[in-house]
Amino acid sequence: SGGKWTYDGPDGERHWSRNYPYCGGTFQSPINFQPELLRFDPDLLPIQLQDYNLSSKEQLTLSNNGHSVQLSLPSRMHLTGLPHRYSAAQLHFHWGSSNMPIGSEHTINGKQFAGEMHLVHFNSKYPNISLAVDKSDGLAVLGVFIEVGEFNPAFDQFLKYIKGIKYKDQKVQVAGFNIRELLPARLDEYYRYDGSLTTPPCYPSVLWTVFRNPVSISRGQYLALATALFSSHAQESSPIPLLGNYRKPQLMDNRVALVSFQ
Ligand code: SG4
Ligand code: ZN
Repeated sequence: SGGKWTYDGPDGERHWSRNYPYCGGTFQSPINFQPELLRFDPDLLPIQLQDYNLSSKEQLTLSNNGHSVQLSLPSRMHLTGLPHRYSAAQLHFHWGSSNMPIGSEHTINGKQFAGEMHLVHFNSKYPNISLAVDKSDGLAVLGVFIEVGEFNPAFDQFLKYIKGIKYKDQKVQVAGFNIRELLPARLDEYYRYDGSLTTPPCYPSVLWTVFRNPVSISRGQYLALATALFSSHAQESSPIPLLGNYRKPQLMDNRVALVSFQ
């Protein structure tokens, strides 16, 4: 395995499985949450965020990896209320283009949102995310739908630095803040299923929790994501815009998604 991959063109998602066989396998993500394949589970507990309130003295790294923009998170941040304890690693985004604000990965009954935030955590029984990423019980990702509406001051704490990481492999330091502010008010209403990384190598290692309620960002904040970034290095002569970085919904493969609400 290995090799470059993109969201469209000759290395687009239809071809990922050539170099990354898991991408053509089962239990892939994202999925469409369709009413007929949902089951209410009264035992699903509210997600509990531990140590999410970071000090402004703590430096986080905001980076452009050519596929997304991501913010590093300290591993003492963790989740409970899940079958294991999971330590935080990073959060990142998926979005559409400036004239097509549709770029979420998961969809609800066919509805695609403007974007989606993923907070990636790894099972705390592994020493780091690299050792957890390909294990069946390795990862837990929280998904948050993003819609365009009200200005979101919490998101501006890192979006205001995005012009400093226009090109692939660029990084800037961002002061810590309360990461809880990026999430919707209700953490008790969500979809839950077993799936995969939504990018190569597509390991089926993710316990997904996708919150029912979206958060909103302003049109200007959305345009910062959709227009400021490139998937190519600074020195390249024809920069490639970083947008439309979402994978289409995958087959259910006999899965049902559990829902915590009715
Ligand atoms: C994005 O490309 C992130 O930048 C990746 O993070 C991430 O890979 C990848 O998405 C897949 O994650 O929640 N969408 S997802 O399934 O977290 C990993 C890095 O490349 C392994 C660090
Ligand atoms: Zn993601």
